[in-house]
Amino acid sequence: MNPVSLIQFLIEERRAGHINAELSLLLEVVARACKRIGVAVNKGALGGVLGNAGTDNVQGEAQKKLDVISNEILLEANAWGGHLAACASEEMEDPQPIHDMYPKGHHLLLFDPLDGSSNIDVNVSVGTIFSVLRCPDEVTEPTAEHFLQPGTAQLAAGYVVYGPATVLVLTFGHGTHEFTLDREVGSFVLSRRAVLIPPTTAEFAINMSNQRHWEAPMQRYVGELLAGKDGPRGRDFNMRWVGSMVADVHRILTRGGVFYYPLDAKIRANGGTGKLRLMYEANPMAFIVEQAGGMATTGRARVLDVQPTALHQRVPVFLGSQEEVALVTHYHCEADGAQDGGR
Ligand code: AHM
Repeated sequence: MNPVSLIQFLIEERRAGHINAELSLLLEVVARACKRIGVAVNKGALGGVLGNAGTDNVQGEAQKKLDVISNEILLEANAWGGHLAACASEEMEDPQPIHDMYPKGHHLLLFDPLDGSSNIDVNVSVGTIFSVLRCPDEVTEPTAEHFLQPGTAQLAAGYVVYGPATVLVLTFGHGTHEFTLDREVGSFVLSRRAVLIPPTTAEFAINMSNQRHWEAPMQRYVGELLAGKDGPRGRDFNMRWVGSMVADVHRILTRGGVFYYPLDAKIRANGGTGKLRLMYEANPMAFIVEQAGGMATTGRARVLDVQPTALHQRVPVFLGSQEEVALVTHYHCEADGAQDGGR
């Protein structure tokens, strides 16, 4: 069978009524921008792109040169096409409106231009994560409040992992699909249609160095995993942690597993509500994972049901294989004396 390119796939999805022409164009533009980011990432030291940019982002984190470059590539690529009303980026405090010199579209694009950027300088996989919302019909000048829609309102979400291969994963709410970049031809080609995450797993991803700060239900759950076949779970579990959410989630989409970034006492002591950003990381990844048959919660509720209150809001994240996410969510809800969250 002939390989299906991303463009062909988008045409099929339009014919099936899953997306409209404007959303199809938006996804083509984002995919093209990510190819350019991939080129910059691949150049490494030869492109002069490693190291810090010497600036801080809105979160007060030191920006890497590639954070800044990737953000600019996505902004520039999306400015003129007429498919967007505004963009919001993890790297920018406020949304970026579309300049009056260009036509405006009906979509809002949110992105984390380069997730896992602490891994850039050591040549470990990094990625771009994005989410698409509809701009409310009556709004011509969108502001931050117009982006504050729950994850269930997402029209599309995806990520690109810049690893040994450059891989794009996409959902429009009709399954999760994977495309691999054919570098010789220069186009993304469908490599897995309707990806499914196995419901059970023996592999978990978590930053164990935070263990002493975790809440009791998290201590209980991970303690049981670590006890392996001698403990209540009766089987051994293995751990994998890349430290790039995109790479960790991609592993889960490939062979199952779970990824956890819980709320802990250290985060709370700094006035935080979680490590990962709801709008740029948790929501798009939750949409992708649910569409692949997995589950995504905050430990207490379904991620996609969280009503955002701020553009850069952070939440705890528990996602991946159903059985494990349901159990860890149950432990949190039980400790709170609440009904189980999730879905
Ligand atoms: P970033 O957007 O600054 O790169 O941070 C997000 C990353 C995730 O990719 C990863 O899962 C997590 O932060 C790792 O954080 P830590 O090393 O602090 O545990």
